[in-house]
Amino acid sequence: MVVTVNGDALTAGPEDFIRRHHKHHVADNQCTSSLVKHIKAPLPLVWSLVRRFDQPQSYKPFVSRCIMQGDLKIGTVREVNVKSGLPATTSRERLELLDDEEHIFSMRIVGGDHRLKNYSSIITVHPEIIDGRPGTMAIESFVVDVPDGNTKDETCYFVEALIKCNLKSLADVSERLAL
Ligand code: A9S
Repeated sequence: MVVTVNGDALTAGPEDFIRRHHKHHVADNQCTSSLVKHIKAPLPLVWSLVRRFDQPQSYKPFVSRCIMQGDLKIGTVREVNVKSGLPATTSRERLELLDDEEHIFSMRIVGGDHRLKNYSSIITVHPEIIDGRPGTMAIESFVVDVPDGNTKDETCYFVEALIKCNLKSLADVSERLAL
């Protein structure tokens, strides 16, 4: 996106989008971070995967199944079953925001047998040109309680590793569909 101020063309970088769309209230006992992924697929395709709150398994590698009653409206809760070998089996998650104009998706974890308390995340997607073709920049940010017995760094490292896997898989699935 090119913004001009006094005739100077300014392009908005990830940090501008993070500042604008990825605001989280972070308490002392919480940690927060954001990750960026450049995807070689058009935005509508990437967004069509991100926005399906009822089908996280369409790109999330750790999800085995998702059960959801109702439709894609704010407040809808999904029951996510995760694959074996992870430090959890289920996660209950609430749709917080789904903006098909600004391409903003937000969810909050409200339960489950895992240790991520008060976890909420925001994903935004932004059009960009990659190798001269329509691409998408995906930004995902989160905030979560630091569990007792863990440090902020450990918690951030753990969650960032999971989100990196999710974003890598979102890119792989999108780029395969874009072929
Ligand atoms: O699914 C997401 O968008 C993000 C995360 C961090 C999900 C993590 C997870 O599903 C596991 C992968 C099972 C790891 C939950 C809720 C808890 C974990 O410990």
